[in-house]
Amino acid sequence: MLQTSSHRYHLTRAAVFGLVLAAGSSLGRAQEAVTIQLSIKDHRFQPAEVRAPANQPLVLRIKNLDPTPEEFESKTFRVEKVVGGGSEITIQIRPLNPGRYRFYGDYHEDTADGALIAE
Ligand SMILES: [Cu+2]
Repeated sequence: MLQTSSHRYHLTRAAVFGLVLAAGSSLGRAQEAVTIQLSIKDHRFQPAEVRAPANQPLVLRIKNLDPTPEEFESKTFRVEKVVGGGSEITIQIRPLNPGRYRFYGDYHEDTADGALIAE
């Protein structure tokens, strides 16, 4: 009898703890930005396709390994920003709906083509 009630207590406590964890992690997911790293080499994005969580703010860090400048551009993110040769830029992106978002390098659009997949 004593053992049964003690066991029930543990189950209840575990359930409450589980709820707190679930609430805490969904709150964190809604607020914390996820950083995504990209680089540019030989006028191409590496990787050319990146996956990111949807409905969450994102930070894109783009490192240009080429000696020449590139302009990171995306109509869907509404971003247009020059990355100097050998330098790095950071771009904040609002939470995105699930989908595929194209980006490209405006100075070398024939090769610098990429996409972000929010899922
Ligand atoms: Cu442009």
